[in-house]
Amino acid sequence: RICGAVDRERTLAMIKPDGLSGNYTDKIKEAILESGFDIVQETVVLLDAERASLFYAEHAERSFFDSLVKYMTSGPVHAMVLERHDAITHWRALIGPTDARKAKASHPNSIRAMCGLDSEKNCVHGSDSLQSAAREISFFFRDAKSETVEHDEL
Ligand code: RTP
Ligand code: MG
Repeated sequence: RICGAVDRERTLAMIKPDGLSGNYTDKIKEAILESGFDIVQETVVLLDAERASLFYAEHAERSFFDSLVKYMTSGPVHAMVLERHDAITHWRALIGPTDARKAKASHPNSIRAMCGLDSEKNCVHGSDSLQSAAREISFFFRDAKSETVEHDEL
């Protein structure tokens, strides 16, 4: 790569319980590596209700929150720190829309089209901003650098 180490960004990817129980881990990791991400850290953990609620705290007032927490605690999740140029945007594009039915209809090559079911059980998560990436990476990886590599002004 001409750019070398500059201009790389980190995002938090997570395979949700339905992704693990459906045995999609290998296919998802294949898609990740084929799309030019490096997997720089990973861990498989079972969240309890308190941890899942904390992770999705921004949705605490939503009608789907209790159901979301139940879903996210129904089995282990596989969290990964992904790194590449524009990692946050590229990972959100690769997973596809929140509703897996919409993903199947309009983004057939997305990960949610491959392994998701509906607007809740959508098999993967991706950070939606630099701030949430930093927060979510430190949520799973205590000793991780919470900031991304700074861009060099060219
Ligand atoms: P995520 O945070 O998991 O990457 O998903 P997202 O940004 O695409 O969607 P978001 O609005 O942040 O919602 C978080 C998760 O809550 C569940 N959800 N259920 N029943 C529903 O209408 C509903 N809406 C969202 C999904 O699991 C979604 O990924
Ligand atoms: Mg979200």
